[in-house]
Amino acid sequence: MTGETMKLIMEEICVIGMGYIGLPTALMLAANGNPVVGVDINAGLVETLNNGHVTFQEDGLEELFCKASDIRFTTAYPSANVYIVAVPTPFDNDTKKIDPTHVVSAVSSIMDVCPKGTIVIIESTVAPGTIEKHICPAIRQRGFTVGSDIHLAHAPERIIPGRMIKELRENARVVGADLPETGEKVRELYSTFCNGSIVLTDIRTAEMTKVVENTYRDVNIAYANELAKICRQDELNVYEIIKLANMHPRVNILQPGPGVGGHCISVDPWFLVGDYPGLSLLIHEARKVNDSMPGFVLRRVLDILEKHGMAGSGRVGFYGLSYKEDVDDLRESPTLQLYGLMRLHLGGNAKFYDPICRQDAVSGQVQDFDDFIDACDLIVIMVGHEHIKENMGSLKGKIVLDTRNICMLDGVYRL
Ligand code: SAJ
Repeated sequence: MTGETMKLIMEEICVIGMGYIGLPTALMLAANGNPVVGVDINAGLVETLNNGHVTFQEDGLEELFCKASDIRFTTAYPSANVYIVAVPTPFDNDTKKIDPTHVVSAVSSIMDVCPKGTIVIIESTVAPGTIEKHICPAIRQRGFTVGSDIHLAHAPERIIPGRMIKELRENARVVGADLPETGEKVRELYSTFCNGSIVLTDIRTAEMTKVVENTYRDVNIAYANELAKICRQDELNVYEIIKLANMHPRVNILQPGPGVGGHCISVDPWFLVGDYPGLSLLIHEARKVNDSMPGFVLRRVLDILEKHGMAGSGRVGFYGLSYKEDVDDLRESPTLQLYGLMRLHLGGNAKFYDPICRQDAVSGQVQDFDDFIDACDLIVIMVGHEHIKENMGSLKGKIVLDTRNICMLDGVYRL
């Protein structure tokens, strides 16, 4: 380690945004010898963290918190030499373009307090070109020159909820930087916790790479979902067909499901659609296919009720509110999307249950699993939580629609 690097690492690192990415990243840095300040505008969240409690469920997060000896949390931006920005970057529903408000506001607040020479690392996923188009002007507006007074890097996160801590340690990283020296410093800092290779490039390439990764997954999930619809028309078993097709050495089809949720895969492809509308035709269609899946599940529910002579009277229960298994994250969840569509067809009769998401998210939410089962004739498995796998026996005697292909009971309906 060079003397200069040593100095960098011993200086306080400020992580902005204590959400799903910022918090694990801040704790990981602090657990590996870096003094860290975590900043968030939400005072309640900061207080919870300062009291030593994590703010969402994730495997290994509490243990990591215990190891993070040198960390404090505040709502005020401190002066630091390195900032890591991990704030939300939503898209505008009408234009499909990125809404850079939060990330620009965070960088502007940094400019109010940082010394010259500061490195600002953007971890938030951004539409390609956002750093040049929105962030550099915000820095220049404060009288700083990008590339000399202030250094910029883009180190887009790649961790998957449910395996965040392991992936923070192991995943390869792409770091785009304004200068090679900036990239080297960021690489040194990230190698204090990341064992994967850290590849340096320019900012624009790093921006595009990140969006392309999530778009790849979205398009591939859409293919599986479209196959589910095609196979349903002819009463073929899509899961069997995917399993057999995947025996081909160059085929690896993903799994169909009730829709694509989370704040990444269902959002990032829109950045390409918004900025390259005439060129992103496949990507746009894939988005539409994935967004159609909650409606497809609802139609399956109505068909199954009719088949059982329960149209209009069957009591339906949706198991799982989160966007995927074993996380408590509700963002863009297919169940919530379906809830939005459902009221017309099922009225207020439907019940919902999730063993992990305990906050009241929808009306008809039941907190006790046995009460939920007793209250329903048809159970729709929307999320494959470990909990339902362990309690599959409770579904015996019920009509079951399994959108995740995890229930092996006789007579189960699938997508
Ligand atoms: N899903 C399917 N079928 C599949 C796989 C997933 O329907 O075969 C659904 C899931 O149920 C869920 C959604 O897709 O609703 C997305 O889940 P996911 O597990 O594929 O991904 P995320 O959104 O939790 O995390 C992704 C990851 N990106 C990639 O795998 C390319 C993660 O590495 C990124 O860090 C994250 O997005 C992000 O923050 O960008």
